[in-house]
Amino acid sequence: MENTFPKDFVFGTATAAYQIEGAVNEDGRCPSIWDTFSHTPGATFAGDTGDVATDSYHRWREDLALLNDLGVDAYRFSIAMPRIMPTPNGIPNAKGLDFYERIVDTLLEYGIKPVVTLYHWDLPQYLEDAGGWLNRVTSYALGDYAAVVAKRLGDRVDTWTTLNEPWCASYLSYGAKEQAPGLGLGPGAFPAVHHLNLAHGLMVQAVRGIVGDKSKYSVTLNMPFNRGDADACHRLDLIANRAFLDPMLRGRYPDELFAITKGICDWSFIQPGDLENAHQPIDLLGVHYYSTNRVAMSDRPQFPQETGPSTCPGASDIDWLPTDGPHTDMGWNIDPQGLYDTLMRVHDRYPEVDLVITENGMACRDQLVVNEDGTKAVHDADRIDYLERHFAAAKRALDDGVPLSGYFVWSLLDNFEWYFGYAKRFGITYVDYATQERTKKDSFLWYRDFIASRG
Ligand code: IFM
Repeated sequence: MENTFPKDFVFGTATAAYQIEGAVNEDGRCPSIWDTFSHTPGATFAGDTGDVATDSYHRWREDLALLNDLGVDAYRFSIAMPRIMPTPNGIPNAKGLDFYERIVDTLLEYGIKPVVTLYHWDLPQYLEDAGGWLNRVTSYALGDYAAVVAKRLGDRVDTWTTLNEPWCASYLSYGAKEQAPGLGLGPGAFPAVHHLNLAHGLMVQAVRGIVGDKSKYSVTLNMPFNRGDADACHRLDLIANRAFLDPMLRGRYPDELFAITKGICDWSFIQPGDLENAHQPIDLLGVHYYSTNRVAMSDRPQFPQETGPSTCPGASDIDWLPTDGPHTDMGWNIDPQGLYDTLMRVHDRYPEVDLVITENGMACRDQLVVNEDGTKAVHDADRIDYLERHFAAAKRALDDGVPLSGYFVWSLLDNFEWYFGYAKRFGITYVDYATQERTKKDSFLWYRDFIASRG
């Protein structure tokens, strides 16, 4: 595939702390909700935990060297709040800050831009014990933590991303039982939605107060793209996308969101000033894209009084239909046109912000091959095909006027895929979990050549 992206287009790859670091009991880190959840019997596939993961807390040099070989312009990684603020007393842990400083400085030595996610789901357990995202105190704690990180790293970080996928951190985590803390409260997840929006704004303010406009500010969202019945798509768009984007980018919730959640949520947790706080200028909106959904209105009554667990409270009268194949190892359909459609729609609705694809990639059933000479390889042609088609869709959107400035492949390494543990491999680098040996997959070599062929 010819690389016709502009010279200044940012090619990158991404990871997240709990998915790769391991070392959960080292250097003063406190337990997070994911430690608790993954150690709960039955909560994750095969009882897998992030205790060791890809051991990147110890192998970070090797991993950053991979990035250098890959030739990326930027690396998106997350900082673990449990390493920085391990107790409720507000005193930062120097060893945690030192660790991330080493990463940032090494990236800069390689000429790779650090793109920092401040919150990728690993909430300290002590905050959860006080109500977690259902308690607005958590939003302020995240603001304080962001300030601590900015004081240490602020002069060297290219882009600050406040939250990773607040949809998952609220609906999947508090509405359903799929992710930590797995409370299954259905509509009881709406306070978490709001407090995440508030935390986003408080984090932007905290970092900007220290760094000013030397860095860029962003948030990343998975924005489920639905095809099918227009009413169902509209409703899901309100619940899954606009519940975050409108407060963050416009300073208000859509009136229709209040209308469709009438009877299941009174939104009384919104306090005066919250929306002004949530609504802060940002430079980039991170789009995560993997697949699309197909939906229809069911014949169940509209707006039932929902009480049970739900990944999308307010939408229990909507049916998810099977999607056309092919599907990835996650069971997600492969639909590059959906990426184009997502980018066009988001830009159409929020033209004031530039877009960056902060996650896209594919889980495959990768097989490690040992060659006759003892070298190892992974021939992941499906992943290369997936990436080629999605890069082409992104380029079409760019050509059609979307201000798209970058693309981060998920993920640099195979890693702990949350509920699915180590059963799903998203990496362009294969990790043998028994030995922690890294092997560059064919997709790594393809991506390296693709980046190098730019211009
Ligand atoms: O692994 C996750 C990541 O942490 C958040 N976005 C989706 C990825 C694949 O499921």
